[in-house]
Amino acid sequence: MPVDFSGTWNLVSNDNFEGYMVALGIDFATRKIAKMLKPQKVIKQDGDMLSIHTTSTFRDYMLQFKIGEEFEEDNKGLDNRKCKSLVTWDNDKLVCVQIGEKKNRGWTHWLEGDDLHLELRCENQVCKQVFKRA
Ligand code: VLP
Repeated sequence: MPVDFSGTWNLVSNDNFEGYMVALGIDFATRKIAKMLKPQKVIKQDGDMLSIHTTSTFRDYMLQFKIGEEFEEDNKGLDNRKCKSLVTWDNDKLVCVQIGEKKNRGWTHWLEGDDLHLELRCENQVCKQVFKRA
């Protein structure tokens, strides 16, 4: 029985988001705004189908995919680079590999107690985010 990430989650900590954004080539002005945000994630998990809606007062990003099936990701409103993404289970962790121009790009979600954790990776940068249920 896999973990269920479904729910509405509010960001409570965001370690090295700046380094991650620099690695993605996000410009200074956008980074200044982005690092002030407290994004919310709305996750819907239905069998192998997942949607992750990251919303903020500045921009929103919607991702829908089937676990184990590669898909094209456009990262629209983020760095706008297209990549081939694949999300799979690693035990109770949900691991996404984003193949494209940027090396070592991807993310991992897991639950720890009542919290949702997210590690965002790009090149040599790792951003660590923690969310609590809204
Ligand atoms: C770009 C980098 C901030 C910063 C500029 C815009 C959307 C896993 C995965 C599902 C992500 C979130 C990536 C955030 C990268 C920001 C706008 C912030 C709000 O989440 O949950 O897509 O990759």
